[in-house]
Amino acid sequence: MARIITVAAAQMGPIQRSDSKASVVARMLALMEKAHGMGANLIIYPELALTTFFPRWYFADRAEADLWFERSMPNSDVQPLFDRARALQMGMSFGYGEITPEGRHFNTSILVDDLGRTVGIYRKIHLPGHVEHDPQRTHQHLEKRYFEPGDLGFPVWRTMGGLFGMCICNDRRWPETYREMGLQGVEMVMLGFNTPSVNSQRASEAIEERMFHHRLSLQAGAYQNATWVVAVAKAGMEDGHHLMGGTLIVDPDGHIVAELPGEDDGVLVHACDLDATRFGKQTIFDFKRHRRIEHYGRITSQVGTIEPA
Ligand code: ING
Repeated sequence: MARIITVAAAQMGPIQRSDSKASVVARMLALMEKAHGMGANLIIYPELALTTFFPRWYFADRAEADLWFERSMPNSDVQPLFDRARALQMGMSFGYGEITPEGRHFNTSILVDDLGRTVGIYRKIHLPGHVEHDPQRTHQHLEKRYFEPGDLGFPVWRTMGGLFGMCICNDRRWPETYREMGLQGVEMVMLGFNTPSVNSQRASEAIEERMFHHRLSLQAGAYQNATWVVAVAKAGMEDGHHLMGGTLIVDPDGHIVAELPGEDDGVLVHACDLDATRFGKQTIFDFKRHRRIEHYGRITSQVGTIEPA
């Protein structure tokens, strides 16, 4: 038996600080039309898909960054996306900066099903970077300044005929991200990313090295939890700062089955059989049969490294 979901990874090229939200939404709609034409019934957009990657900019007054956030979702700016996705019976996920009614700030992604119903949101838990301006770095990465760590955990939702979860960018580098969803039976992990092609603390690091770590993290997470993983880039040169590409789809055995070249707006479509997760979940990664949690205590009781004397 096959439970096919035809996924479109909708990579977005650069968004400049001066680009209007309307122009970005128009680009996202064009990608949705292309995805529909290619037979997709789920479209996944990048992290912070509506704006430039603004955590690269230092604002002494954090409130100056609020213009990059959304105070409600959906809202009038993005309503055309929700309307068109529903008309095309296409599920949708995209990332955005979220300000809650209480004034809290999160790096968030939303999942909407193919009938246009909001399934849920995920708030980024692993925030890279720093809080204060760091002159030692070649560029700033101020996610810890502008966002709080997510407070919703790693939900998995039963929707669109399968079990779906989300994470965001740096989350993909942490095995705990995938295992938390794997222990809920996740069959597809969706994520967007904005990854600078330069390491702000090690200028000598080549983009090939960063692409290696990007692929390694995704393939390991997929294989070790017998799940599909779909990773979607915002890429290209944003106001002189380069973001790497690497939009790709990994199957439940850890193989990259599709990858989009380049750094422009583009759609990568793959028919993913969610039943392809069954064998791994029922054999090598049958968690109930094989895991020994009595030996895993450090993982949730200890934050940093404690070396033996
Ligand atoms: N960006 C980067 C990412 O995790 C990063 C930051 C890059 C951290 C490389 C460590 C190494 O892909 C975001 N937005 O998390």
